[in-house]
Amino acid sequence: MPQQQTLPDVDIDSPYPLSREQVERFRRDGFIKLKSFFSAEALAAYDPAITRNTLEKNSLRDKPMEKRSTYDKAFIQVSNIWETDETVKRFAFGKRAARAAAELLGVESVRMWHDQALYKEASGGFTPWHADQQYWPFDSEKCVTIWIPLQAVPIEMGPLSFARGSHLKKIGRDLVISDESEKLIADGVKREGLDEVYEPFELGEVSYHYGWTLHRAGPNSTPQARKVFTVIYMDAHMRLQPRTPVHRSDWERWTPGTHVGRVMDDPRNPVLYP
Ligand SMILES: O=C(O)CCC(=O)C(=O)O
Repeated sequence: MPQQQTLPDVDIDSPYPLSREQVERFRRDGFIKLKSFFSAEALAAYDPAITRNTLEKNSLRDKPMEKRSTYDKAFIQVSNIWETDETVKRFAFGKRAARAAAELLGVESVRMWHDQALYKEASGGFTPWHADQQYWPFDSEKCVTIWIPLQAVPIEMGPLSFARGSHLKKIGRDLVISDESEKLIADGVKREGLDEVYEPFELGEVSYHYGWTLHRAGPNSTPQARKVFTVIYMDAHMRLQPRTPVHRSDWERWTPGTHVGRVMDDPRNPVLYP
């Protein structure tokens, strides 16, 4: 018999009030940072389950930092923890974050694309500039990631940074996360005169960014891991439109039962709001 987990008794469902100005700013800038989104108690209650799963499923455990690629130095990446852990599922399915995603995107309802823990270890490297949506077989731009640090993230721990307005420019959209994307996208961001917003995150602060927003993170020079959990939401009406081999592998992985051109209503893509 699987062990019954007692779910934390903390609020992760009540609405976070978003003003019209914040929604407009998100759509203009391609990202938004929201302070006091989660309470310290809520983060502390869910951190142990997320961290346990991330460390247990860490495929880089036995690889020393100096032998890793730039990608693998950036973070331990563990996806769809919600499918195997009830406590993490409760957090990933929280209504506050899903509702804000729907409001920012301007859609009635959102589905899960997938969740992802991104732990930048002590002395972990930088995350190269990239846009996420190049990997995803979507027929629209209505998708957004919430980036939830489980502790405060000072600059020296590698907070997420964004190129303001970059979702509206076609810079480096075909570049996979690599040293090349870091260099070429940095050049493109400079050439277009876009602001890089590189700021710490307070405890409880989160960010949302569109699939096409360019983002990166600095290295973690602190002795503690930078613990982050993310959920990627898509418009509940999103249809499958694979155009590249990478799209096809994401199709198999994240929405295996969906046929091309159809709404992605696979059991892996439950509606999270309303
Ligand atoms: O956490 C990081 O360093 C990168 C995060 C990221 O690329 C994302 O959430 O899309």
